[in-house]
Amino acid sequence: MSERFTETLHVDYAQSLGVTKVLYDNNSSLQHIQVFENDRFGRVLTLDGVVQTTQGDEFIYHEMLTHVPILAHGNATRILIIGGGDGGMAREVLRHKSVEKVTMVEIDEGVVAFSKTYLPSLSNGAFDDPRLDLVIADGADFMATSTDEFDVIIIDSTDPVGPGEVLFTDSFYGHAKRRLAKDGVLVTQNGVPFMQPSELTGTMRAFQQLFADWGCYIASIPTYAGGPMAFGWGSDSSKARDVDVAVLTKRLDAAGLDLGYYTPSVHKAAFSLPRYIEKLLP
Ligand code: AG3
Repeated sequence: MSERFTETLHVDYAQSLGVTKVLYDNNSSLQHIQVFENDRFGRVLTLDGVVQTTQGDEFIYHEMLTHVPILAHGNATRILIIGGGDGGMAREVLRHKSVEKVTMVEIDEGVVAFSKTYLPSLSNGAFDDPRLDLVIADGADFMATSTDEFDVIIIDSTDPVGPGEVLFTDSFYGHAKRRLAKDGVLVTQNGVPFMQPSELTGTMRAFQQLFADWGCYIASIPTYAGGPMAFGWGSDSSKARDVDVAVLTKRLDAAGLDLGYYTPSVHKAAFSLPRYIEKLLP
């Protein structure tokens, strides 16, 4: 194993993964897409030199961005995913039988097409589920022009460089808020605060202006190196955040999900922030 992939996300720090086999290496019209095999993580998907997801640890990220808002809400039937072209987020949302419709807006058709072929375990059939409405469009345009309402909106973005940048703007968050139904919840991917502190601060400042209940929660995902990742939380009702472990346990049991990371107590604990992260909040 001599070939290595070295991530280019940070100028002063890099993680490097051994590559046992390159499965895909191509440019779509929007980004450079690579899929390779690594002995520890299995298949690894990168966009423009940044790890997006791996077979080995994707469950942590996808479970925490789906089951936390959906189980907290308690009656989420309409879900919107922005990004998520690999299908992992849609898969995890669709495990809830109570979910009636998932709208997924992905800007890059190339990511969807090759993910189905090279990362089938990510979507695991989600693209064939009749409840999924896949829209190939710019997520920011969709948010600004849609008139639909959603109970949970999940922003499954890349980092704020390249096509994903608009998904971190105040105006995008403002449009997202307008698409939330009563008691709806918006959750966002907000990077690794130790490595990308301003990313979290920027989003939290916007959320403070927009939402009655706002904040973030965390989970450590090995290949998003540098400590826990932060997920933004915005809602105009504190109902979803106030739910306790007993209620979450009842809802999880009713959903009948066998999970790898999420538990009701992990859910509640994820909102307890280390001091260095708390300090990044306005
Ligand atoms: N989107 C999250 C990418 C995170 C980038 N990495 C980082 N900050 N270390 C992943 C998409 C998976 N559906």
